[in-house]
Amino acid sequence: MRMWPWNARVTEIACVALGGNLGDRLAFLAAARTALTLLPGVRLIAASRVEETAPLGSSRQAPYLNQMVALATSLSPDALLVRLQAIEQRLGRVRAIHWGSRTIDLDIVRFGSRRMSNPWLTVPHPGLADRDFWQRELAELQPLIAAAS
Ligand code: A4P
Ligand code: MG
Repeated sequence: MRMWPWNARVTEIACVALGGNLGDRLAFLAAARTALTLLPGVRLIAASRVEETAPLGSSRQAPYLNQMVALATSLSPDALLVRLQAIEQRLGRVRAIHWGSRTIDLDIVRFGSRRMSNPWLTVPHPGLADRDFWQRELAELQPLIAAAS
């Protein structure tokens, strides 16, 4: 009989959006993907294509590169958020203005089928309905996630 360890957590699929519009944008995306693969309790199972997108918010900003990845994770949503913010910080993210230019932004777009909203985390991300590039990237990930599970 297979015993289930008392502290084992179910693995869920989190879809995380990567975006940035400062510096070497492709290099920041690559560095973020590498950092994600090194997180304990996280396995990167698929990545969408990288898209260049017009800045939402202020049109005086440089264009963004956006991408979405699917992670199989045993972390809780809160624990994943903390680790994403640590990666953003390591990669030089400075929070000067809301929706300001950034080297890298890591947002949890979906976390399994969970719906939650508290002062620090809303899932699914409220921007999903308005961002056609996130919807395209999610659609691209769906068959890759199905193939990996
Ligand atoms: N937070 C709540 N829910 C989430 C979530 N699902 N994932 C909280 C990540 N964080 C979440 O985020 C502000 C707070 O949101 C965090 O403290 C976290 O606890 P932030 O990254 O510090 O600031 P932000 O990114 O400026 O704000 P926000 O509201 O997350 O903005 P978005 O939605 O990330 O949008 N244009 C293009 N073309 N492409 C982009 O990717 N991104 C933005 C920022 C603006 N314009 C863009 C793009
Ligand atoms: Mg953000």
